[in-house]
Amino acid sequence: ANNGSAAPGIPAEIPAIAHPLAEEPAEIASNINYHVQYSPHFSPFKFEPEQAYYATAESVRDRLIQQWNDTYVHYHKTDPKQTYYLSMEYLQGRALTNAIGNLNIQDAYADALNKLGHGLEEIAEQEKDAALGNGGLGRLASCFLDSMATLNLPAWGYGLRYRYGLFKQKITKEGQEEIAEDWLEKFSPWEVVRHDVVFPVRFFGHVAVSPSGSRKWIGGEVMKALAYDVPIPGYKTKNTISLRLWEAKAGAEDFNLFQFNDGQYEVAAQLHSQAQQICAVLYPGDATESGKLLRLKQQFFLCSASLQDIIFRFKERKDGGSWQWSEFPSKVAVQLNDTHPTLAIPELMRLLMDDEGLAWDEAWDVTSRTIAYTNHTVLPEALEKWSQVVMWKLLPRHMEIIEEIDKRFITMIRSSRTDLESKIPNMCILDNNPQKPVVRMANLCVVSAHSVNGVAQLHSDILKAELFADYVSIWPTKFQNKTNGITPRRWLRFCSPELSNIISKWLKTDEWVTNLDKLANLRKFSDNEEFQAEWASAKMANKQRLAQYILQVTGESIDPNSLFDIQVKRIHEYKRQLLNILGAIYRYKKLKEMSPEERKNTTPRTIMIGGKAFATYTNAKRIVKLVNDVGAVVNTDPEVNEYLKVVFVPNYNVSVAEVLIPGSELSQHISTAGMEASGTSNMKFALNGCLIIGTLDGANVEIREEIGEENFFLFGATADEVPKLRKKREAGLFKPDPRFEEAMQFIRTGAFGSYDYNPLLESLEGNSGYGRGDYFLVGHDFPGYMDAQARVDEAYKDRKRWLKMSILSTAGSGKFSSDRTIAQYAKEIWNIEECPVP
Ligand code: B1H
Repeated sequence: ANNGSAAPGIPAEIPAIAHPLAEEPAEIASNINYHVQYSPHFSPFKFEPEQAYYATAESVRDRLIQQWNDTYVHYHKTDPKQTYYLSMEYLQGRALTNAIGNLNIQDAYADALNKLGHGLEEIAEQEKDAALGNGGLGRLASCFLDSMATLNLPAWGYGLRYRYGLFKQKITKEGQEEIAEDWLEKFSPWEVVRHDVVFPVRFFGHVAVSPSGSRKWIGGEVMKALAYDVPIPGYKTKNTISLRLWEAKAGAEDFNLFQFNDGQYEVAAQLHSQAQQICAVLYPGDATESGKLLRLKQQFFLCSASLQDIIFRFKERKDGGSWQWSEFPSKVAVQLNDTHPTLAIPELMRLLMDDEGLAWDEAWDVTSRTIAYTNHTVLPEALEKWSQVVMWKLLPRHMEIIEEIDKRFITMIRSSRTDLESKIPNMCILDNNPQKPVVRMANLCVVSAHSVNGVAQLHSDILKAELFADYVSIWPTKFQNKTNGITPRRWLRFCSPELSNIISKWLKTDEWVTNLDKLANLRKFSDNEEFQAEWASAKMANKQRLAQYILQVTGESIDPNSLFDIQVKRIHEYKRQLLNILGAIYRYKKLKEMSPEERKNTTPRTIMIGGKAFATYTNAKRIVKLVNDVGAVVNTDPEVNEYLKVVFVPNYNVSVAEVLIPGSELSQHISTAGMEASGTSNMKFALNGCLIIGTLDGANVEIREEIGEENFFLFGATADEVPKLRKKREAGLFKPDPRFEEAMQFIRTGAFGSYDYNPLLESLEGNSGYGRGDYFLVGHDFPGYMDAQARVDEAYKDRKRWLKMSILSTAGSGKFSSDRTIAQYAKEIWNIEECPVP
């Protein structure tokens, strides 16, 4: 072999030869070297970690492409019913370790890279996170894709190829600063552009009516949607599915050469710059209100391109054979990830009627049997309502269709359910309030979809009892629960190889990786001293790795022998990071008041809090600032910093979670009951043997049921008590606990600096109103929270007991695999079956 021009550092005995399907380390190394030389992205012959990462990723991609093509061909040939998951968000994180792990070639890759003078872990850390999502909803979509592939299900994801994903969070003296993060700055080796997959997407324009009365949307501006595919490999299976991300483009015909030559450069390329805006940034909100035209354009762009593609593939698979539109719902299931892709409903109606010539009733039957909707929140400010004025302008034909759906729905109620007459104003789709007429997207989904589901049992119950109560008697079987899940591959097998190996060793099998219920067999070892010792040493290794990481990003050294207590999630008042930090402040104050002897009897703690605040959510940003200020005081106080540290973990994202979660011992899921639809990090922590302190909210309820109430630190008001407590408060009947007042007062003394925390403190005082009068019941739950924390401290002192609880947390986490969730969607909503590639 000729290796005459190898990069310095690549040993001469490793030739640059393409081996796309290599499995042996030597061949893998050659294939990596091949990409260094023949897929260059840098000046020739550098082989530093960054170059090594890109070449390694390309070599992994070679293998994936084969499986991917085989999957595509197999689905095309067998024509199974297929699910399409529509989501405005995917929080994929990094792909390399996951792909190598799913292909089950970790050892060969580690060897190959060693031969090339690099370490696999170090190379993997070169990758930028693909952060095309805000938080739990986006990460759920990514876990679902992993499970769909692993379960060999014919299912795909559709999303948008944002240039800038979620912002990078920098912590300064001022608090949080947002920085744009360009994950495509160099390029992503994981996406493949499909130049043959392009669809037109129209905006604005008007509806033309033909003499026969048929209607057609014309005029306005037309952009192109171009497909970029990301391969999603399943775990130890050939099946590799697609995440198809659309990019908006304008064509050469939209570039006005005449204007350009006339010096009108901006005007000449107007549509080009408008196309660029569509996929420029991920909508940076998590449950915040916005009325931005651009967001609506993004939503429609996703829906229109995806549905055109779905219809194209439906026809293509019929290969000239005969078919009926009524078969469409037995070949296609579309799942809407919250209301963000609701426009799929009128767009499918439009395509079927205006382009394919179906009558209303046929089109409606096809549409409603195809589409299903998942609700992810009951927070009123996150329930999408679009201005009718804006919608008429941007999507005139869709507004006609929505009006007709609404009209027919109301007619149906008036003819068959006169008992519901008084409920019509709440149930109908169009809110025609003359001040601000809006379209209620959740109502459109409930009326149109054949299935509506919540994401945890409590949440689904609340949907039926409150938000969607009026509809339940019309369609009693439409409403379902699908408790969320997480992929055990990324969230245990790959992020904690130490713990995984111990589990496999004691279970004498690794089948738990695809059958997570098998973890229940660990229960019988929960008292076994040898097992406990191995468990403890794996947790300690993960704590040390976490401590190393914290030192690197914050400069703070933390003691791996202290209790690692973590709360990481988007910063939101309902998630109550304030309760956590007020507890920390109270703990600090008590430590200060103790004698050195007394302090020695306390349980040393490291409290870590991380998460991003929506850029314009002022109170959330104040919370970030407070946590940082408390840390600055506590961590430099020589009297107490042996017993307490408070660390703000900057820029929380998927990759940071993969370091934090395995090293955690206690995690906080302490939202006001009834407000967190599910939560999914609670599942990740429990799976990693981390105990939970939490309220009876979201999936906490089910986690506690599964792992046993004696292994869960419970506190706080229940969901049904919350409204009564708010009323009581409004009536002036709330008496705060002295400990709560003491913590609040301590902040007021200026103990944590001169920043004005009054607005934050005031939100916890007074008697009523959102954001005032302690809407989130921090004061009410504070004493219960402190008592639960005292139980944590006691439990941690008894090492054997703590280890047993930790083991039982993992053992009880089987239910929370996204494999279980997806199998339920497949069976109970989509009616699809596995389709393994031979
Ligand atoms: C969840 C959102 C969300 N619910 C609006 N709703 C957004 C709403 O950009 N926006 O406008 C973005 C996201 N996200 C979360 O979904 C819930 O709060 C969690 O409790 C749940 O675990 C997660 C997945 O179901």
